[in-house]
Amino acid sequence: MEPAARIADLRRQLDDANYRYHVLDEPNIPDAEYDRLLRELDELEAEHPDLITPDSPTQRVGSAPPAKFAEVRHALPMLSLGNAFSDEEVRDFVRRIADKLDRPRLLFSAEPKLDGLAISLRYEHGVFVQGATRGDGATGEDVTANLRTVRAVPLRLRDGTAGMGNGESGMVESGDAASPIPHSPFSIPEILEVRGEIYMPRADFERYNEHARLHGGKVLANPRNGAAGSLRQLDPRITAQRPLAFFAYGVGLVEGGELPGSHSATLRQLRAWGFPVSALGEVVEGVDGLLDYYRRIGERRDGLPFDIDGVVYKLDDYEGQREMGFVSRAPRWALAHKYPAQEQATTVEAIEIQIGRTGAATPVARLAPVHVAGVVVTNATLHNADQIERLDVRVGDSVIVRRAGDVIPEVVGVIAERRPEGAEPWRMPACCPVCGSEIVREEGEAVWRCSGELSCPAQRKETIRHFASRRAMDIEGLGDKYVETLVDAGIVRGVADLYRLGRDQLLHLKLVLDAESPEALAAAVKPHLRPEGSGEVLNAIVRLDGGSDDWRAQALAQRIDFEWNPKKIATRWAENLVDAIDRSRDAALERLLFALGIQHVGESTAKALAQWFGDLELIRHLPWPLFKRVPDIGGEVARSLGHFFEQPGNQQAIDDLLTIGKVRIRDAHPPSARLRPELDLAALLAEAEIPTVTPLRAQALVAALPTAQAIIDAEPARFVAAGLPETCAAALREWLDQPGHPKLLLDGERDIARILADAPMLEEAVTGPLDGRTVVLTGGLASMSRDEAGARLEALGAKISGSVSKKTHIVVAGEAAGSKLAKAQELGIEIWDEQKLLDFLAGHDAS
Ligand code: 5U1
Repeated sequence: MEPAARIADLRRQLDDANYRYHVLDEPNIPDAEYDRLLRELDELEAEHPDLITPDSPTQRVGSAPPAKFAEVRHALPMLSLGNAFSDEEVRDFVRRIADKLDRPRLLFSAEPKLDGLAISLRYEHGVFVQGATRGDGATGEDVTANLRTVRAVPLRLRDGTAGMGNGESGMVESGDAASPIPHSPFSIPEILEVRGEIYMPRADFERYNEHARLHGGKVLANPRNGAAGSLRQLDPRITAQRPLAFFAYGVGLVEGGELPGSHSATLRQLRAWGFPVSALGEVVEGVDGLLDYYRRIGERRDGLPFDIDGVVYKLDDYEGQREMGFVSRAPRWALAHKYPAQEQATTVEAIEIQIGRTGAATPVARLAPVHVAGVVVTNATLHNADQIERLDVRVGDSVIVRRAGDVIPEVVGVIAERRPEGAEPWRMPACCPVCGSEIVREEGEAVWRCSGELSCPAQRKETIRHFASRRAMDIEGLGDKYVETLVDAGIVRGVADLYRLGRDQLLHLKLVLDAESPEALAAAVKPHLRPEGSGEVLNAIVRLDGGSDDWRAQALAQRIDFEWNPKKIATRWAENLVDAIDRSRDAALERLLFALGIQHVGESTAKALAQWFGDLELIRHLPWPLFKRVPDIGGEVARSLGHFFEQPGNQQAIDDLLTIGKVRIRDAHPPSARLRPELDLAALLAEAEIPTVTPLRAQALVAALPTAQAIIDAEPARFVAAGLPETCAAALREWLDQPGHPKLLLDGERDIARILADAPMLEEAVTGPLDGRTVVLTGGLASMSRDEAGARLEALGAKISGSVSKKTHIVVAGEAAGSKLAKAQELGIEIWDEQKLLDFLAGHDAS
């Protein structure tokens, strides 16, 4: 195909895809396909710059930002709307129209009022030439370059005058899947100004803020501010990155062409020309029609994909509109009927912490009760500590609370002028309000977490579910439903309690979960009860309140002793589960470490810890800097291990597992010989993250002061004498004076000595053919799973990694290997196919 023809074809496909996506709400190609077509067009245009036109889909983002926005005088003023807050005001509005117009029926076009930014778009001969904000209604700002980046704003209008009726009656089409692409009965006017609202869809707003919160960016207070702020960026490249959308709701100047005679038909016409028009618009009759519309949209408000602050009623026929005229700048033929505001002011009575099921600590503002969008709000999320700091929210402050859609109410701003005297900045509490463990945050992270993973009731279900999961302790049969019920009933409070579960108790659990009501449960339990006292038990069950959600938990909490009757009850599940629990007692160290659910400790870290240290007792008391001596364990993981093992609740839970649960490590072994060269006092100091203490300085220090106690007792002058700069000496002294740090050094020194005593000598260490080699597995293998291949290679000394880098030695590429294989080829890394892998394993496995 000729380049010009291909370019035209690509533009048509892209315009069509855009129209189907933004106007018809019926995407016809996936985003990736759209991007591919756009890229092809971009490349073709780069080769043939003479074929570029301003309305090409590639020309949405300009480059040079202006110093400031130029002023635009609107050809026709952009009007404002009268507001109604009650049904009575709507009745008055309709009455005024009925009194003036002599009509048997009054038809109104009703549509949602989006909470965004009003704009005007000017088209000359169907091409977008200028876009402006409303400003004061007479003069706005020229935001053409920014509006060009909004994909819902057509750069060129669609002309489809063939085969149409006159489009004068009926509702606006709703964009449902069956709706065809509308045709236009009217040709495009020479000059057409379209008015509408730029807005930010809720989901995009939430996504944008979530990203900003995690990366320390500026958080938007609400979608309206998001839309307005994005459109008022001087650099259109910034606007292009913001998720903006557009709905048209009217016209301004029209020259050299005609429009239909009613508002609803005009909207339909705009849609046919390529403008997105709300699918919620309707034509309704009289005041009852309006109020019914208001109620119906109000019921859907929370679930809409965008914020609305009301609905707009417009007398539908233009003839009537002309007769009604204007009062000052507002038309007498239109009215905005407002919903309760989504933002309200109230005061913060307290700021508390909520611990989520993964341990995340979310600050929550307790508020003086306030009505927001029709609901009484007493709590609002503050998201995280950074957000509190950004907003500088303090107890006693007057704040703006926002409740929109299904999203939890949030504090979006502080009214600084109303701050009471003496209000103190808020600080994250040091301890978890639920379990008392330390609340910690990793550097650069927005989220603070409770480090009582194993002992915190707030995290119980998640901890137990993870502990029992297949890749952890592999307790088959303990599904989420059972975990949930066992925890709710208070039968399982910690992981060790799993090991107390007996068959009868599990059967009881199953009977309870399978029963639909207390009566059904009583009937199911009856055949298994011991005769004495059984009537009492049955009565107690029937007395449970089947109408409330927790009757099952209450039933479980009543420990019912029953005579197990094998004929009448399915026992296989309970017996299998008891067996699975029993089997898990004999645990591989790496599995147990992974099962503890320590933040940042995944399977490969757990495996490395097990391989290098070999012993749970050593690991659970090791000072955290020493974890960093294991390759691939960095500061974040090491500190997380340290925090976890520092919590008395976590240590108690491990004790319980070993004593009450009788869990036994089946593969404990002495520390790896490879630790020997990694461990000495200097290494401990270098890894302890003492400001300005580098590995070389640590070595110089230990050469002069060879024991932890000598360092702890020394004055800064001794450090200087050892060769440390003065600032470094001062920093070290300051670090040593902080609680816990001397103990860290002493414990570390003790553990290093112990490891060196227990670890085999390097030459005694068994070495494998892949010792020190990093292997990446990618693609599918026909003869075994990747996990199995990884385990067999590891047994031969390899370190398995998930990503290819310069440090990778071998890439095993199976079926359909993709980018990792390509990267390996690019880096010139040795590549094995499956046969080579099998040959290698066959040659080494048995040895
Ligand atoms: N949906 C809608 N919003 N809105 C805002 N229609 C609409 N019409 C407006 C305004 C300011 O004004 C016209 C009635 C002139």
